Amino acid sequence: MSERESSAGKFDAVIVGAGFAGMYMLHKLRGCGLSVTVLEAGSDVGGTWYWNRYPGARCDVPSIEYSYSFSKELQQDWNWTEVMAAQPEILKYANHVADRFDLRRDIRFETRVTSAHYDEENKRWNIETENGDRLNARFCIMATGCLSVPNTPKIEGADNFKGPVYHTGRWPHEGVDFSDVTVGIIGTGSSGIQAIPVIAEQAKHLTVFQRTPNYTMPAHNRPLSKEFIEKAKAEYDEIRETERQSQAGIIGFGFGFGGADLRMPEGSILETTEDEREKLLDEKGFAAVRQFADIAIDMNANELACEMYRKQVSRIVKDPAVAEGLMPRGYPIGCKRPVIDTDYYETFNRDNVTLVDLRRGGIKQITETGIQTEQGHFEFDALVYATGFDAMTGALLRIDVRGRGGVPLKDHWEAGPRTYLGLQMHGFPNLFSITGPGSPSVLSNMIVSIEQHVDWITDCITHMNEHQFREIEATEEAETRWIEHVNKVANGTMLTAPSCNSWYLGANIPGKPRIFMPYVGGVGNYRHKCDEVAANGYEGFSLTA
Ligand code: FAD
Ligand code: N01
Repeated sequence: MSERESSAGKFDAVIVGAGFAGMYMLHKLRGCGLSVTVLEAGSDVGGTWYWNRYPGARCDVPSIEYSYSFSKELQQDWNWTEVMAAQPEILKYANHVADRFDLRRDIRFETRVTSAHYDEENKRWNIETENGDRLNARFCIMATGCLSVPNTPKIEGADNFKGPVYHTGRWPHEGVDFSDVTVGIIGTGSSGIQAIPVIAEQAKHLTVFQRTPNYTMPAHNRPLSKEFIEKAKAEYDEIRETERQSQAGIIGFGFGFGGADLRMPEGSILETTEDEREKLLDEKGFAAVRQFADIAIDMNANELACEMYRKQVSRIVKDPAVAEGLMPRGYPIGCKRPVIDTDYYETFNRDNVTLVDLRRGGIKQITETGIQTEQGHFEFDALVYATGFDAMTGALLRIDVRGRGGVPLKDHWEAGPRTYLGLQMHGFPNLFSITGPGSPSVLSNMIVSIEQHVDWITDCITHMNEHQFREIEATEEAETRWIEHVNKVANGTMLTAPSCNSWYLGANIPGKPRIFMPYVGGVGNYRHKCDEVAANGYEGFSLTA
């Protein structure tokens, strides 16, 4: 590709999104000598960590592991300060990576992609942006993120509210001062559970509107010592290799998952007595709940663990009615994304925090001054939506993607997302998605999964160039077989229990098909499968000269 072609909007590859996925994809493809540009809706790099600046935002995978492994020098130079870094530190890391690898010169910020159409004759993608840019590329790589489209539920009267309104996934860059302000927050998923204790410390009063109580475990976050960092750096090669072969891309190096002292679940809770369970709670608190292996596969075992969990809630929350209101019931532990918190339940012992358990009477409407529920009216000055995302498919379906024959992606995915390995869709040649549905993605340490996809896509493009292939496309048969496999491994787990309504299943968005989207088979197994596919000449893909 000549300089002239690339300045006229013609590239070997266009990448959409400049989060951790898009940044690494750019670095890799540029390293292969390709002309590449990244289009990013935000005004800077970082993706998730650029947008989610709400109070309390932090990762819940130890930062030693939730970081890139592709550069040993980067790994050795960067020093994390806490077990699980807060959002400003992770964003600083993303900026450091952008500077260190000089990424910004190939990123167009404040550039939202609106359409991507495949030109069959020329075997290239035509990409358009909201600003009116037109780009043409051989490969279009979607690094648009699984949790990048905030969901604001349609609640009657929402526009009438007179005070400021925020969404955790679109937090103002300048921050929000809640001192002397009364706040209402809707949502008690990971974002709400992280934000609630921090907002409660600052606000005059906080009213929490909770539709479904969550199972959440204490984070035990703490500063990292110099000795620990040195040890991790010395052992990084082994840590990274073990992550790559693991189930979820996490080994809990030095801490266990979420910073808690975790050992692999083992034994049967069904074989314990009530006294034994009580004693375990005395010794370990919430950590006791997840130590048995059978809670992942047996509903009765799971319900016993849920009972232990509820007992532990009642030990922390002083007001029995509030404790009861915070107790999850009717769905199993392990059906939703694990939540990790700092002082969540303790926060409900504060005088300035009110829980509104919407199971006792739901939201009727938002008014000028608060929320009208079936239990009464609650007033506040500022409203926070911690109501999650149109996950996994939201960002891709907001782009008018059209493949062979002009077929829209939204038609191809009408009954739920269909992909081969989460990497490609039949009918959409030369289009790749990073951590797309059908891959371990959101069930894993996502940086491990991002790196695996980026490396695989880079090798695939290199292979195509070396063998003069112009097009790669997942076959219909491979896609169908893969989706059947994805469904088969998810069925029978807590993740797909009929009582489970998670965003993994699309259940948080009205009208979204109920399909389990990520791949449960594990990061290590999945990596082997992808490597095998490549080694067998990209089995399941058709390659055309
Ligand atoms: P993103 O970071 O979402 O980046 C996608 C980018 O694409 C965004 O910047 C977006 O603006 C851009 N984009 C989307 N559509 C368009 C378009 N049409 N045109 C132009 N640009 C577009 N994962 C973990 O593994 N561990 C954690 O501890 C963890 N914590 C999290 C905490 C929060 C608050 C959230 C919301 C998610 C968390 N995640 C965590 C998941 C997190 O999303 C991933 O770890 C990772 O950051 C995703 O990187 P990405 O580049 O794939 O996507
Ligand atoms: O979103 P969620 P999130 N009326 O969908 C409620 C990652 N993440 O932003 O359960 C009332 O989990 C909804 O109620 P219900 C992580 O992968 C990670 O919190 O549908 N309530 C729920 O309580 C996570 O899983 C971290 O009944 C309504 C909440 O809003 C993912 O992002 C931190 C409602 C949404 O919870 C999403 O988490 C933050 C309505 N109409 C995020 N609509 C880490 O710590 C929705 N709700 C790593």
